[in-house]
Amino acid sequence: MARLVIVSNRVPDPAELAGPRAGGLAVGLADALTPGTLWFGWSGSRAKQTTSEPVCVESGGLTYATIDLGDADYRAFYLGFSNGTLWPLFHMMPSFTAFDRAEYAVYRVVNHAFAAALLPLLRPDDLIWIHDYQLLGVAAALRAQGVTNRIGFFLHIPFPAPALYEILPPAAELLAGMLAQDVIGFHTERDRAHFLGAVNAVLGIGATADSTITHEGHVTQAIVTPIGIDADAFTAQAIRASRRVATKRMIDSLAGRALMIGVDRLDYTKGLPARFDAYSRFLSNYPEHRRHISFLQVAAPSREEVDRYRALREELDHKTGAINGAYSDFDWVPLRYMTRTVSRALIAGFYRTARIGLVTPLRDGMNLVAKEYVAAQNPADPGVLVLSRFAGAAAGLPEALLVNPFDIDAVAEAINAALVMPLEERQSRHVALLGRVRAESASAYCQAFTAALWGEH
Ligand code: GDG
Repeated sequence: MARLVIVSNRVPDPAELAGPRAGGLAVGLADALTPGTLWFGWSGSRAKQTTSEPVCVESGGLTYATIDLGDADYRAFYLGFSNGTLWPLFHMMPSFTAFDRAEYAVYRVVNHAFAAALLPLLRPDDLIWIHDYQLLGVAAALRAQGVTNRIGFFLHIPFPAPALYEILPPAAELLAGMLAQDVIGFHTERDRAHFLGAVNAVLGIGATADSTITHEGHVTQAIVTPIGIDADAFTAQAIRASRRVATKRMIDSLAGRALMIGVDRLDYTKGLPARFDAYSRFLSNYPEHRRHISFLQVAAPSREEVDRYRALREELDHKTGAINGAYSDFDWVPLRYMTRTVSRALIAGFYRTARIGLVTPLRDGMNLVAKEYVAAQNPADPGVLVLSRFAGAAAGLPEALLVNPFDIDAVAEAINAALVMPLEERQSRHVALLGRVRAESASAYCQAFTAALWGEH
């Protein structure tokens, strides 16, 4: 049996994987993390220079091999080209996109450094699965070193429309590099269509009817494999959490009011300023609901070294003050806003308590919060998911109340519709959504992707 080698920018600390904060990629990949698997990438630590000798740690039958990033590489590769150029552009926010040729040069160097450090660990029949936008050039660097293994890549964020992708000065070089892979996976049909359109527009190569592309004699297959969660495990966690003292304290604090919840990394793609504006519009347009609703927004800090993220935090602090200043009463605060990470167990209990899950990113690859919210509901009295049309999750969750997050009035209307929705309709929507979340699961994702990587798609 071939070994699976996972390559991602951040490799989780094995100690964290067992802890309460476990989340992110490790949850999505749980089924692929079978004994023998090697997980390679950045440790999350910084050094003077990027290190070339991976440090290997064995834990739970897996091998974690990590390198440290040099300070200058961290700034140019990680904060610069990855998060200052690719992240906003791929989320179709060109006005937030900066480009610096020197940062891109470092991005290439670091992608080569990843490949060079991984090379000595590879065996001839390993299946290599690379993750996300920070590592678009690793496969081509491995091929240049003579690696002929099957290599797959999964993009966790959206792929932009071709007209936006073309803005990127190294558009052609990055696409050609991606085509060194045998399989490239996306969350949605829309992302795959954008990618195939960009390959056509930028490289002049058309795709076959089954989405394969031939570039310099090498065939790449573009597939759609949406990521998911382990719904049953999350439901169980939410039920356990609902019995915890902290959840009971939360319920008591609501004093019978409906809870609306948002849980996001503090990132401008998540649409939090527009969401706060929509809540304010809701309070203004539907005075009958004032005092009967409490909105809890958990915003986990993220990329705090970047100016744009600091500016977002200030903007949200200001909006929170304005909403609470305008509408609070001595015994009611309309918006509870927390800018710290909350444990997964607590979040599961909050979701279950919440009458509305408000998930309104301006653009999102998938958005796992939407799926977690559905899995956490009590089927006898389920809450309503209000979901952005521009989250990848919307493609697979049509029974949610789908909204355009740029339309503040429409989001305010959806909050009202969710609050007044009869139990029967909430139940029928929930049954359908839960079925979809259970089917489009983490294990289905891993199985579909690894089958394609084996060449079985
Ligand atoms: C990228 C893509 C794609 C959030 N705050 C806290 C916390 N979380 C957890 C949530 C959820 C996860 O983090 C966030 O996942 P998302 O999918 O919503 O978003 P990104 O982090 O932007 O992930 C995204 C994903 O990759 C997978 O492909 O879906 O589109 O952008 O699990 O619950 N967890 C804890 N405390 C918090 O405060 N414990």
